[in-house]
Amino acid sequence: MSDDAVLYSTQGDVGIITINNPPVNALRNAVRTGIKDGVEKFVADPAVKAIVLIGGGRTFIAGADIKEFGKPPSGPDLNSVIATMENAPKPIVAALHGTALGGGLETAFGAHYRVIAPTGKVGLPEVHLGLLPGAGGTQRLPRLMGAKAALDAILSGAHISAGKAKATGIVDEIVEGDLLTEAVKYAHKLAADKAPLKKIRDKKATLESPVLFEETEKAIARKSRGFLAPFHIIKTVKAAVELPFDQGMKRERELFQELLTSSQSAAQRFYFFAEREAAKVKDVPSDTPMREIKAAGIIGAGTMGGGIAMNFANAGIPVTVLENDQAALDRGLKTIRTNYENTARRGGMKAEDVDKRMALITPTLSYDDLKNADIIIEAVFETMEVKEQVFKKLDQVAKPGAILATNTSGLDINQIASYTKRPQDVIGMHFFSPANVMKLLENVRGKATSKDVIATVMNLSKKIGKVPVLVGVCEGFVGNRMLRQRGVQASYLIEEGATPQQVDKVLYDFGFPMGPFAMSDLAGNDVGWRIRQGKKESQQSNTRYSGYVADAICEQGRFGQKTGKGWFLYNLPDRTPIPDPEVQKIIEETSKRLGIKRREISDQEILERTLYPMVNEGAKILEEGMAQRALDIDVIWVNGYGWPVYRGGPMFWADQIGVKKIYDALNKYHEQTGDAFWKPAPLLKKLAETGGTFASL
Ligand code: 3H9
Repeated sequence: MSDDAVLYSTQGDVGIITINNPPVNALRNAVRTGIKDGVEKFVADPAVKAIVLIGGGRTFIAGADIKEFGKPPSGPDLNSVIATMENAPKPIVAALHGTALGGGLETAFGAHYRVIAPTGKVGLPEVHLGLLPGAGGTQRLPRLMGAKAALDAILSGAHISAGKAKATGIVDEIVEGDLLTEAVKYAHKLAADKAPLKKIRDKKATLESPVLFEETEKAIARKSRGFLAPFHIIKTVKAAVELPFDQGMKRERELFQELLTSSQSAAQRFYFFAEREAAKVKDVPSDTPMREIKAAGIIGAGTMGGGIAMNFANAGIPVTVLENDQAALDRGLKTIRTNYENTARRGGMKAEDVDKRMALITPTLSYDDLKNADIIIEAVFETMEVKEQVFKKLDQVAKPGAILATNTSGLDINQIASYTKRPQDVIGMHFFSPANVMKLLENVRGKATSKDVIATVMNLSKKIGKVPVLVGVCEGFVGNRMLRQRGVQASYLIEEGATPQQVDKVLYDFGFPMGPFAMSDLAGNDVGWRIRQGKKESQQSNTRYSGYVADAICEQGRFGQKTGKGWFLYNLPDRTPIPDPEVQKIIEETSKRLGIKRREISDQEILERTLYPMVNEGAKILEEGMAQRALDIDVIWVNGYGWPVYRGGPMFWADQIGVKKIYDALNKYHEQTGDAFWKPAPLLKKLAETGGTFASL
């Protein structure tokens, strides 16, 4: 049965199969069935001489229905649908618009001819879901464009423009005008001309270099570390070159199944939906009216302010950047230009666009120039006194209805809002450094922030290329609050016997791009040191102070990469961390001073002690309502802190390994140390005792 997910019609002697499965025409069972039935119906109809397959609505097929993966298979599998098309005795034309992706493009490969609208895009993005194209894509694409280009396309998962698709043989024609009308004309002519029924399977895949596969493996080794799918993709493309088509298909099927049932793909598929879900706010309906953002203002042209300004310029939104003095302003603007020029040099943007983006950024020393801004984001020094001055001033100059945002990474947004007479317009926008690169945007909702401000800022975040997550006001918000837990244990571990390089290696092997000590060296050890000094944490905290070694390191001026040494040594400009006996000496002296007898610490203990407390903190965050759902925490950690996407995020990972296991371990460490740090959160306890999961909350 195919419900009305697929519609049939005819124009003259051309049968038309229209996919009608909004929003993206994903290939759920009814769509697969409908295409197969449609082809068989038109093949059997003597009045039909050719067939057009087209997507209704905004796109051709955007791929398999990801929600069906992991469920028992039903209906015809996609390969059999494609085979039915390929073996049809009448010409089939796939007419592509929007995005023909994954299984969608593979379906189009089953057609004898492909035409595309000028704005259409194609691609095989399965790698982002921890998969490989599993319906012939790995076998047919190399036969169209050669092994090298096919490997690049499948490994990157990138969208390919209509022009490139034509140039590389993926499509036969780019058609201007109404796509259906043109496709029908094209199909009619093919039938009238008795054009050959081209089957991609009959072509041979060209191999440009005998060492292509070995070289590609080497080239992706670093970027794809820990991921299964890219390496499986190389194997399947190799099969396309070396094996007859049917055997290559068999190989593709085996490797696809292996990935489909892997925990990596489960995590990456979860993550695909998580990122989309995180953009939604439970009590802010999608039809909430939004404020119009036509111009932005940024206070501060430092690293953060400059990076934030670039996001607006990149999105075509004019932005005014304010500084206190001309020299700082000039420096800030110069850095922005240099960043753009570097991107252009590396091929990331057109050289002529550098000036276009710069033209969207207006420097100023006067608050008056912010009076037309629809949103003003403050990125100044992180003290409440400075924020108070800025927000009082903004309250005077900003136009009514302007959104007043703070980029604070830790100060109380409710207090900041209280410096204005319009707390409903105040919100936190916590960008991550470098702000022009990092995708994550923690938007922080104050207690008075109005719903239309939240809706506007969540929407604007996407427009400026960010992945937004809404969080509540609490110390460190969500990301840094959890990071702190990991940092505390990393510090204890080195005091007790581990080395910074051992701790870092355990987390690197887990999949993080770097461990906590290398990360601290990158960010600057002095940042945390100043905060600790400000807080006199050692006297306030009810758990053991964790900053002894870190303080000693900073006292010696070891601020990290910027001073050439920190937790590690650096032979700058090489940024590879090198273990330093000096640091080891400091650590051992500290252990001695604290009366701690150093011992061998296992990698497993390091993993548990650094990651389980993060899950525990995540549970507290959920209890307090500081994150909407567990998946929001996962999106924060994957996008902002390098949590490996193939492990989904800390809360998804906790569900995968078992909440009970984490709960038991927390209790064990609590008993061993008596440290309140280890007390399980009530929510974690409840889930452990009831067999619940974070996903089911
Ligand atoms: C595959 O094809 C395997 C085959 O090789 C082998 C098979 C045997 N399934 O992103 P948006 C939903 S694997 C189910 O916000 P946009 C999405 O969740 C697949 N749902 O819009 C959202 O739902 P909601 C290979 C899907 O305009 C809504 O559609 N294909 C799917 O920013 C709108 O999506 C891919 O990996 C799906 N395949 O971007 C393509 N796709 O509104 C994945 C989307 O409830 N998709 N949804 O939140 C995309 O890259 C983008 O969605 C697309 C549109 C570019 C198409």
